[in-house]
Amino acid sequence: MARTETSTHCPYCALQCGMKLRPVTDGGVVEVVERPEFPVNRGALCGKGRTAPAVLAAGVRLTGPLVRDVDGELAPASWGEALERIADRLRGTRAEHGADAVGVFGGGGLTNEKAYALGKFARVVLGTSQIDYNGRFCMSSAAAAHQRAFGLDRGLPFPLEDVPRTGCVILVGSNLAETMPPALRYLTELKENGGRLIVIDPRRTRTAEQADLHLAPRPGTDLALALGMLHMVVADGRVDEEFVRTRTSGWDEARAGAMAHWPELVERLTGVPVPQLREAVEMFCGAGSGMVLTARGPEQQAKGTDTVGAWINFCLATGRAGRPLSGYGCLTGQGNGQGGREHGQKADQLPGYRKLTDPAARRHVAGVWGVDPDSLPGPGRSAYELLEALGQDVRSLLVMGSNPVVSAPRAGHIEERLRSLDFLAVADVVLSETAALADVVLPVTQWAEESGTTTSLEGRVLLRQRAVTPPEGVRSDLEVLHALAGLLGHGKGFPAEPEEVFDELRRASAGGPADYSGITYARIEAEDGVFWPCPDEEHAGTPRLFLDRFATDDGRARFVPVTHRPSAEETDAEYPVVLTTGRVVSQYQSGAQTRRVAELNAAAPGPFVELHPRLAERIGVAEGERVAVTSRRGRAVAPARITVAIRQDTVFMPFHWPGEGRANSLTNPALDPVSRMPEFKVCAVRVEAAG
Ligand SMILES: Nc1nc2c(c(=O)[nH]1)N[C@H]1C(S)=C(S)[C@@H](COP(=O)(O)OP(=O)(O)OC[C@H]3O[C@@H](n4cnc5c(=O)[nH]c(N)nc54)[C@H](O)[C@@H]3O)O[C@H]1N2
Ligand SMILES: Nc1nc2c(c(=O)[nH]1)N[C@H]1C(S)=C(S)[C@@H](COP(=O)(O)OP(=O)(O)OC[C@H]3O[C@@H](n4cnc5c(=O)[nH]c(N)nc54)[C@H](O)[C@@H]3O)O[C@H]1N2
Ligand code: SF4
Ligand SMILES: [Mo]
Repeated sequence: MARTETSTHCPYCALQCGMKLRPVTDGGVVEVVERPEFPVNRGALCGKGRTAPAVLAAGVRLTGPLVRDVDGELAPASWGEALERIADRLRGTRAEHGADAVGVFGGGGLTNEKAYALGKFARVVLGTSQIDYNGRFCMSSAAAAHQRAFGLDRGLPFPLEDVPRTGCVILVGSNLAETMPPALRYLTELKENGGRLIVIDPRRTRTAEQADLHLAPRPGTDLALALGMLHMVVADGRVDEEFVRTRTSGWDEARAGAMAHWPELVERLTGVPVPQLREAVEMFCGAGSGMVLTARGPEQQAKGTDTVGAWINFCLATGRAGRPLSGYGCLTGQGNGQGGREHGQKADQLPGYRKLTDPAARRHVAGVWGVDPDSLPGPGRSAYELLEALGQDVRSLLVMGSNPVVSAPRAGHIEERLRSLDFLAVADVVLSETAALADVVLPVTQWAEESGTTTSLEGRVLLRQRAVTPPEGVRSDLEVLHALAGLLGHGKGFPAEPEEVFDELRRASAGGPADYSGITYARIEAEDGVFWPCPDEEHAGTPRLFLDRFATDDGRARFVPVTHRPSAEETDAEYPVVLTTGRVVSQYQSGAQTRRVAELNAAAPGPFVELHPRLAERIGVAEGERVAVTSRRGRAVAPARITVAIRQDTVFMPFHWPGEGRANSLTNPALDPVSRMPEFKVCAVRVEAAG
């Protein structure tokens, strides 16, 4: 037996920690060992990464296709039968209701190769415009704001190694200590180097505990907060006039927007006292350089795009952008959250971060695909709108890499929509709650069993390497698309070999904003990843963007005029408490994978409602007693976790569990008008003792 170690990356979050896999038996069992030479995490891993091989085991994962039989039960079937059934039903839907009646729902955890192939499959084989993915629920607001201000969306325009060397970091709505634990090191080093850390979060999280200054606004008020701080920058004469004059456009209007947000008003809206706002401004402006990093807290709002825009305005006005060791960045979430939004599984997009509505982009990509540009459909619906159309306009759906029964907003309603479909096919590694509703379930290979690239939150393209032979009964997502394309009359154009797909992706992305054409598997291996854009094989890649110019037509960053507005749903007498939602360190997303790992379940066994002692007392619940949380959309029940670390007017629930404690039974699908991001982070609820 060859006991060689394989270098690869974690299957979970966007940090994409480097790790090695080492065989422990002849039977394909592997263990995770450190890979200290990979620079981003330098060997450190969180519990999810360390335990990831547990999901490879038979008994935990799917090992053969399932097809719903005449009694309505999911029963084992052959691959031939399962694939024929899917091809047959998709063909039928199309014939009866038209191409747009077939939908595709992808995921930001899929490799670049899969995301690319899925987008191509939808447009070329199915001819449908109805494709979107779970990344819409993730960083779409930051992506939209990036595009608007900088003309390009790469989550971090600089590598993480720059973070400890800046003067001050404002971390907005990121609980890094739980969501990317090895990255906490960068904040620790920042402080060791004399830099300052400001954390903005309604909860005093493990991350907030690290801060020099913690501001705890009422959820949904970050836009006012950022505008209030910009107001102070202007009033105190701290605007970097030269930077504004030479590197930006649109300041006058943005300035006017900020001036309407005087400090006392902002204190009233956010609950953050004026002296704290002032301290934050002084700390940030007093350091010679600075970064603002946002995550889902301010972004998952019906005004997420404007909120991120306000933080970008703040960076631009203070000259903290487009310069070394300064800038705005978004901490992207999923394993391939960055690459997954670049190569065409998004409703409005073609590979290379091109626009589906751009005639030149259509010509270029159609050329690579060998099809007529006019045959490519136009933009489709956004993720929530697509899910909401199920059973109505969209009659059949293929899901690859998402578990919306748990993770979609207003999940009770979405579950009903999924049940009302004529046909549902799900490709997954486990029998997720969404797969359990399917007519056909396809078991697919996992990260350790296949190769492929991901693009980390830094914009660094990385290579996952196959380390183990998959079980007999499973196939890769690429093999699935290859086979389905064949059955649907496209025998060519859907190779199952990842590197072959990547080479085509390189050509399709060439000349686009996210240009991968100079990146090869061999280079990624040799160089610990390559930062896009990388337009040719001699190009070194681009770790730092915007230092000379922004990616807009005139090279200037654009201020965007924004003003505060309330959340889509405000508290009232009937629903007097704010619900916000998020994550805990030991579970990942819908929990489909991590709820199947014993060690993680022991650490985070189930849902809970985090609430302040005053609120707990008012409703008469003690620690661990059941709390009922009700919103206009549904009800959830979970044990109380009482802590002074949360505001008195707010409760927090993690969203990792289905069933009674499902946080998304409550959430509000109000959408951001630009990004179509749902408002996961704020809705109005009533909390009571459940008895
Ligand atoms: N353990 C773990 N790690 C993960 C994931 C996981 O599921 N589990 N998922 C990955 C993915 S896909 C993502 S997107 C990232 C997400 O990473 P984060 O954004 O760090 O995670 P969240 O817990 O969703 O939200 C962060 C914080 O936002 C705060 N917050 C809530 N409402 C507001 C608000 O209105 N304003 C502000 N300023 N803050 C608010 C919450 O209290 C929470 O502490 O994590 C990635 N890493
Ligand atoms: N209330 C609330 N809801 C939220 C959020 C929140 O903060 N609050 N956050 C939102 C965010 S940021 C995100 S990213 C979403 C994520 O929510 P989901 O989209 O549900 O994410 P996952 O649980 O990662 O689902 C991935 C599914 O794909 C499977 N899978 C993993 N790898 C592969 C693969 O390579 N191929 C295939 N075919 N399947 C695979 C997994 O087993 C799992 O069933 O949730 C959103 N929902
Ligand atoms: S921080 Fe993210 S990438 Fe790193 S080990 Fe944990 S889940 Fe995996
Ligand atoms: Mo995410």
